[in-house]
Amino acid sequence: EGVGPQEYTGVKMEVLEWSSAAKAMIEAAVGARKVFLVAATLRPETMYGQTNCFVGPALKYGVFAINETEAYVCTYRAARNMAFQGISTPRGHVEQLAEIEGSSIVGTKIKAPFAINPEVYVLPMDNVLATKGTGVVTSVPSDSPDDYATLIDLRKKADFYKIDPKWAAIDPVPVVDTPTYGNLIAPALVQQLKIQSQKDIKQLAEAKEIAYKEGFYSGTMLVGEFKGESVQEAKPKVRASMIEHGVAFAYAE
Ligand code: A2H
Repeated sequence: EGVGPQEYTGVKMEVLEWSSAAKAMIEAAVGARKVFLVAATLRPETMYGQTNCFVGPALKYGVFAINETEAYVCTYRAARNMAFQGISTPRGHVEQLAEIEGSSIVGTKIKAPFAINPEVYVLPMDNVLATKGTGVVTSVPSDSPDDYATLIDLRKKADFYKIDPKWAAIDPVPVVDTPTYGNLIAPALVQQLKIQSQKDIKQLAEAKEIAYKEGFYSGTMLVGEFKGESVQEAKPKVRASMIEHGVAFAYAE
């Protein structure tokens, strides 16, 4: 991407109920630790609209001890970055408690912090890159065209994607209002650019660019603590509030 490091917000999503494929193995490995899936986002102000979370089904994840009481699920690469950023202790040391395939995490029920629908499920997304963020993507289909296109694919072909339709049942939630595209900008752009699926990479890149700029420069918050404020003003405030509540942290790469 750009020259300098990218400043993400690491969002902590506590595991409420593991998928049957993961449960026995992970619970034995983590002991009494609380476990969180951790997503890297550039849009913390949209977290009110989370409807699920994505992992790459073919990617490998680890469960990493962060301190005495918590463990995070992410790629090894991200755990290593976190160790060097002092997010885990001791600094620079990675302690992997278990390894797990993304496909086995699918169906896990998690807590989405600050979300209007606080209990959501983990679903598969083909385009999750192992080389970016944590390998876990929180899904906000109201504001992210990638998330919306993937959600629609999953709903259309639940059997093919080996998911229970109830895991994809939450509809996009209006979070940000925009003058040109209304309060569900991602569905509006997916329709306008005739995007058929998550495989339409080129049109999705265009939609992502428009949604990001329109949201940032012209968006207004419709919900939450900073309702009525511009996205530009609210973004750092929501981030700070999440960090203060212990549900997020600064993560750079
Ligand atoms: B964003 P940049 Cl509402 N693979 O969060 C693919 N995509 C990934 C990823 C990975 N390993 N890790 C993070 N991402 C996504 C929210 C959001 C995001 C909204 C709108 C746009 C948007 C909810 N999903 O991103 O390449 C994450 O999705 C579009 C810019 O580092 C993260 O922020 O610029 C974003 O991509 C980081 O992308």
